[in-house]
Amino acid sequence: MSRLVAVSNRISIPKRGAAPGGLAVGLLTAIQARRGLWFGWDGETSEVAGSEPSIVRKDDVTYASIDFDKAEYYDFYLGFCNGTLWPLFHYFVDGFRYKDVQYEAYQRMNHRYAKHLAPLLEPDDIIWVHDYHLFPLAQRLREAGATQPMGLFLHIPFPNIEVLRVLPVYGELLQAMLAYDVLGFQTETDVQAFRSAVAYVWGEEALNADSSVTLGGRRVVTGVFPIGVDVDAIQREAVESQNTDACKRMVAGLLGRKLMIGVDRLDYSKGLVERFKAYEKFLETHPENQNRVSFLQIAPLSRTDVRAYSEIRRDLEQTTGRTNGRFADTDWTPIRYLNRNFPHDVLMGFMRSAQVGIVTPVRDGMNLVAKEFVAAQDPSDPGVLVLSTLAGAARELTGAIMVNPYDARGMAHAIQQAFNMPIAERRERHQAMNDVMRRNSITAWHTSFIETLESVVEPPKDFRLRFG
Ligand code: GDG
Repeated sequence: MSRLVAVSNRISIPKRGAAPGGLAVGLLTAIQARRGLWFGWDGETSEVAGSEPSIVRKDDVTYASIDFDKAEYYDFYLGFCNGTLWPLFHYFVDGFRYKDVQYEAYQRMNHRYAKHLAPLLEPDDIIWVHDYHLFPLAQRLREAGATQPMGLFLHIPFPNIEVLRVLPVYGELLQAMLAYDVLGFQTETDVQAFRSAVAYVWGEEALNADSSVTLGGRRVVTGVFPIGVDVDAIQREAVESQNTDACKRMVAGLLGRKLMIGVDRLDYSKGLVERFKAYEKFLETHPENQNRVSFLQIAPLSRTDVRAYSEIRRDLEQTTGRTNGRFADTDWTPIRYLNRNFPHDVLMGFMRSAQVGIVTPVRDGMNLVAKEFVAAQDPSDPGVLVLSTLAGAARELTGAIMVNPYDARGMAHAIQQAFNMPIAERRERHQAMNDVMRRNSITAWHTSFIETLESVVEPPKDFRLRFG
């Protein structure tokens, strides 16, 4: 069995007391099974970045991490990755910025990842790279002489070509992606968007009928690998954490009211402002719910050094203040808005205690919270998921009440419907979603991606393609 080398912008190095999240656990299981290596940023910044990766070994996994210097952190991570690619790939054409200096830092960083990773590679490795931070990595590794199979999985949406080509360097990035052997996406829509972009640049003849693309004599396999969760593990976490102090206190604080829960990184793509406005509309148009339901929104801060993130934080504080000021009673706060991080099991316990889960991104690659909410429910008395059609998860979780996150009235109606759904319908919808999630589990995700990568037998040929 080949060794698996996973590369992501950031890695979870085991530290005492810190439990990795669901995605990290899923990936780690796959790496562990293959005595693998996990390579990436350790999350630290320093004045001068270290010259060699630090290596830690634990439970059959080797962790090799690098740190960033300040300029790399600002220009690569906050700049090109999260100020350019993230907004554009989530269709925020207005909020997107492009600076040459940041793109140069992006290229330099990918070069640095390759430089530090190449000496750690073994001839029979397979290499699985994650996400938009590392589009050029395969190209840089190939230049360093690496011939191992390389795959990229994109966790976020791949935008339509008419949005993609707003980016001055889109052609170079597309070309860089074609140095991989396998390109994995969350949904069929993303694969189609990628194929359309290839056809736009190189012509329809680059597309093969089996959904691979061939360019410059190289065949690149594209595929849909929807990321999933471990349904049984979440169910266990949710049941066990009901007895924790944190869960008991949260439930006691409801004073018997029904609960709607949202859990999202504080990010403008998650549709939080729109969601808060819809909840305000719900209380206004269905006043019988006033003082009868509570909305708990957990939104840990992320990317606080990017201006768009401080702006959305301000907007949310204003909306929460207005709604609470307008509707609150002496013993009732309509929105409980927390910028705190909770342990994963506690979150699963919170989700199990809720009658409604609300997940309304304005654009999302998949959205694991939607899947976690369903998996955490009590199957005999499950809560109802209200889900944006613009989340990748909407393709699979068809038992949710679907909403357009920009339609406040429609969302208010959906919340009302969710709180009042009869038990038989709730069970039926929940069962259908759980069945899909068991099929498309986190194990199915990494197993099918790795199998596809292992089936790549062609040696890499020249990947320096011309495009017009
Ligand atoms: C990207 C794509 C895609 C949240 N708050 C806390 C906490 N979380 C956990 C959730 C969930 C994860 O973080 C968030 O995952 P999402 O999928 O919802 O969103 P992104 O972070 O944007 O992830 C997304 C994903 O990659 C995977 O491919 O689905 O579309 O954007 O697991 O439970 N975990 C803990 N404390 C918190 O306060 N421990």
